[in-house]
Amino acid sequence: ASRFNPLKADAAWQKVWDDRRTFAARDDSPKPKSYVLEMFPYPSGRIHMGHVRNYTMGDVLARFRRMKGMEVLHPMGWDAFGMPAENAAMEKKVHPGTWTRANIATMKAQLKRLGFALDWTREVATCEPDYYGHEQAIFLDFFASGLVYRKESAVNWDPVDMTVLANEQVIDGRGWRSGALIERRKLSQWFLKITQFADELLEGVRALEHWPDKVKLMQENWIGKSEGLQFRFSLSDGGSVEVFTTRPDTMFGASFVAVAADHPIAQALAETSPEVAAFIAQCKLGGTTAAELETQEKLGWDTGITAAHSFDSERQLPVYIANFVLMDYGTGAVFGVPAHDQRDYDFATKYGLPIRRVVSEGDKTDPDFHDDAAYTGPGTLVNSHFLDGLDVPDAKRAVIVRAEEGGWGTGTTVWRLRDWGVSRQRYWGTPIPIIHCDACGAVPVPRDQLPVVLPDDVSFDVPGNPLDRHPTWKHVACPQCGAEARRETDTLDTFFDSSWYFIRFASQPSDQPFDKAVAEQWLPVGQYIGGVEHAILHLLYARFFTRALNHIGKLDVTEPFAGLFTQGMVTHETYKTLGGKWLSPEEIRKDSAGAVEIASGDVIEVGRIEKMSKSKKNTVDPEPIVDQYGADAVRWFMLSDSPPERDLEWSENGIEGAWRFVQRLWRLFDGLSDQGDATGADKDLDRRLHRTIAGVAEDVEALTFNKAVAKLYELVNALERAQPSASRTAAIRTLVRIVAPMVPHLAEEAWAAMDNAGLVADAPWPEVDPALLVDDEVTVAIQVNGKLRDTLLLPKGMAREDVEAAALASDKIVRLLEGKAPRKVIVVPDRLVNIVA
Ligand code: ANZ
Ligand code: ZN
Repeated sequence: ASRFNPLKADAAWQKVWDDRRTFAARDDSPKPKSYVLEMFPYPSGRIHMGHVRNYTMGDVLARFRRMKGMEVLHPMGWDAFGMPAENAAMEKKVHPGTWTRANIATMKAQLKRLGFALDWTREVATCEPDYYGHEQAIFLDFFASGLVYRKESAVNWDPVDMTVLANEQVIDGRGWRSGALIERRKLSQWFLKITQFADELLEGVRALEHWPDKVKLMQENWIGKSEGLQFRFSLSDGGSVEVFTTRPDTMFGASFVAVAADHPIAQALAETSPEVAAFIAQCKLGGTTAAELETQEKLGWDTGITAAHSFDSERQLPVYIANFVLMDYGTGAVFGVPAHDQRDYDFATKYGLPIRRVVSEGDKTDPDFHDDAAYTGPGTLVNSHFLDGLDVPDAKRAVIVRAEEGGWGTGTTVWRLRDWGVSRQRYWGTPIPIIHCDACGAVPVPRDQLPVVLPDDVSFDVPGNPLDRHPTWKHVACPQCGAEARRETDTLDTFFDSSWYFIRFASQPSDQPFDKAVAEQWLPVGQYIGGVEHAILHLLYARFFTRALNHIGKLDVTEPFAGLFTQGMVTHETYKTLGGKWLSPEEIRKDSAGAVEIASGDVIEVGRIEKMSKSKKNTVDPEPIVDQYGADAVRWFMLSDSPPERDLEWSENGIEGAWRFVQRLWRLFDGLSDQGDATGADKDLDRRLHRTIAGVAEDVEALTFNKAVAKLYELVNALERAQPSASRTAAIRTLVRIVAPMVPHLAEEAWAAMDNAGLVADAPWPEVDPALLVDDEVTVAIQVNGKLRDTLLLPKGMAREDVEAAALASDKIVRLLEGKAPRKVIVVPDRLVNIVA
């Protein structure tokens, strides 16, 4: 028997698929359409195991749906703008474009090497003008429709390098290159009005049936709809301050009022007091990420002003300026209830403010609060006058009613979602197609001058944005008045690029971003697959984009991704020397003494199984593995061990097991030719085969690939054990098609060897005979007057009447009864029939 040789087969079939454009999707196909998409990769250099797992899953579904008779769109492209290319430019002195395009070439070859059924005719790279030029047109459409605006907003400013830094370039509050303390600076930047769609985005995500609940919840929380009360406190200086709260029920527990550093009250004080000005400056140190704001030490400045409590004007609350209050949420001012809010608790503890319980926790009702964390759970209102005895929701309503009746407050809704700041002060991104003129303001670049192409001759030897210091690029005439004007030198956030690539895949005319009718034939994406790290921003921006395009009449689709799946990580053991240095899997060997560093012979520590990452050196490069075992074994392993939403541990044993299975499959297919024309039916095998066809189809649609794999193992075991028969021959011939989506190279090879016409990739998925799906049969004893006379093999759970009829029809029983009707028939389902003659 021969062995399956992936080195030859893989390349040969990949060439056939390429030459015949087997996987090119046809817009005009009469077949039902299916759009299967995996999140497109950032061209960082090489494909990693996470990509292999992600793309294998999508590939199996895409190939399966083609076999089921659908016209499948399964495209691939490159999310090609972004910081790492600029870092490479600085470190390796290579142009970002050169670096990116070289990476794309490498990674494309690697993807091809895995035999993915991709429509390469629709490939896009977001860094090419034929992509980003259309993106600029969309930006201008949004601009014309009032969905884009400019406003002052904070950026991370590095005072030594004199440049704006991206959030990921701020490490522990310091610039990554200069090490200088980062300041928050205001800069005029471009924003998209995503908040205009907050309600729709919330309702929309709730209605998505084929999205994981956890992702839906993450989106809901990000959009963050809060119902609460907005009201005014009168201040001791004669003024007033408006606050927003979601916990009006806790009013009687208030012990201070706090305003943001940018709040007008704080700003006014700073004008006359240098100390306040210095405090405000201190509040602005540190980066702008949410995580940083959350974990920063709480800082407060007592203004000396007091606020009169709304229900009790005798009680005066001190007014602080505090760094944990944000100017752009609610009203930029809050009242603090230390017993029932953790930030307020931390603040009150630090500044010695009273902590008063107003919501009971179990039987704790005492106003003196002594616990070491705030209590935020449910309970009954206590120490709260007219609210005492109400539960939290009722108390909230009661306060809102009083406030509205008394005319000092209103029930309101606020959203956590902020408008999307899309300006980046970087080179390697889509230029924002705007020209600034002193006379005319921000003027759109005329459509016939798109794309605004990035200049190539730029330098990265000094920090900052090369577009800004380019000698000529930004100097242009105003399109409106012809005066000297300047191009916008900010580029778009790369999330902008990935917010519509799936539309461009569906339709890519040269004269517009997409053709509405063609795109709508494919959209929404039926199944989107990617990492959970994109559960919030990318998916939210893409959803917003789709709605914005819908809003301006460019697309009749509201939700871009009907089905979403987030796959688990690929993990691997970690290795560390006793000195604490990480070692890669190639640097170690395992023997009876344990794990040993090859170079030194020293025993090392085998660490935890963790997500593959460069920092822990526990990555395994897929390419040499594919070279050694072939694409099919790698694909099989990616599908087999774990449920797809869970982590998959990469192991040598695992890939070897997959390789052995691939060879077993090959022996079954290859052995068929020695078998001649085996005859005879094998009922058990027939049933197994049909159950497997149906089961694997269900599992692939449900993306539970590991279950499909388990079913295929069982069938292959049974086929190996079975005696030659016509059933066995037929089952093996059918098996080629069942495994084709998973191990496509082997399947093509076997399909051709069996003298089938065409490609197995184009073959129909095998039909299921429903009669053969009936659950196991049972042996039923047939007695006549209590004596065993016959046994019948009947489907399990067969109805009484049918069992009785089958018993009376048995040859032996017919003979015994000699034509006389039985006096009585007793049926014990699935077990026995007693005929009283
Ligand atoms: C009093 C209170 C008592 C609050 C209590 C919470 C718990 P969500 O639900 O996330 O929307 N807040 C309001 N505006 C703020 C701002 N600009 N910066 C920082 N914090 C602000 O959060 C709403 C709550 O966050 C509000 O309810 C307010 O504190 C605070 F036991 O008011 B609360
Ligand atoms: Zn002008």
